[in-house]
Amino acid sequence: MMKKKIGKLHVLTDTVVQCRFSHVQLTEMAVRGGANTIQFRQKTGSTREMIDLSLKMRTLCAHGGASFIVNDRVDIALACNAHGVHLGQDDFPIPLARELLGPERIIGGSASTLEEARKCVSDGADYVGLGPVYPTGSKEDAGPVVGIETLKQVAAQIPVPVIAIGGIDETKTPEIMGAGAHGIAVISAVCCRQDPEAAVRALCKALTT
Ligand code: TZP
Ligand code: MG
Repeated sequence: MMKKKIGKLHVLTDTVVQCRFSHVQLTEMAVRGGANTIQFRQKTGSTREMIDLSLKMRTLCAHGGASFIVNDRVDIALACNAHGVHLGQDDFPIPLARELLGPERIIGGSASTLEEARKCVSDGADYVGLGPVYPTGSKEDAGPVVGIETLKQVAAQIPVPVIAIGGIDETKTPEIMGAGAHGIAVISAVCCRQDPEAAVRALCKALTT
């Protein structure tokens, strides 16, 4: 099996924290700005609509050379031939998702503690999303802030890439990457900015300097 490439900038598309841009528009702008992973994150709405959207987003990502990950929904990921899924602690179990998706697709798991991160790995996750590292207004049930020390501990102790999430913007990347994260996942630092494409460029720059 080829080693899976896990992106360093995951842009989560969200139409709840803002309603100026659609999932498809956010994908277009994020890919143009240089994001290497787009995660389709929508909690409500019809499955048919989600499949329509995900097919469009998947195509945009393919043209832009970005990976396309679906949040929560293994069925939608299969329907649009996504590169992978991202699964939270209460979502579809990772081992079952692996059975359905096969060995090649990317499966990310959410964790907020070292124990949860270890469990994601033993279940077969290809990366762990750890957070919220900082306070966030974008997820109501985000739970307590994890903090930089836990990020350091998790990044040092688990054998898969750690993607930090929660309250991250370009000013936070030195601290995050210095703590050993492989990359970052963001909602508001892109979706809620005046110019999401420029915001992605700024994040890419911050991640490489
Ligand atoms: N999981 C943990 S925090 C969070 C998610 C989905 C929200 C991240 O949004 P923001 O705006 O980047 O803090
Ligand atoms: Mg979830």
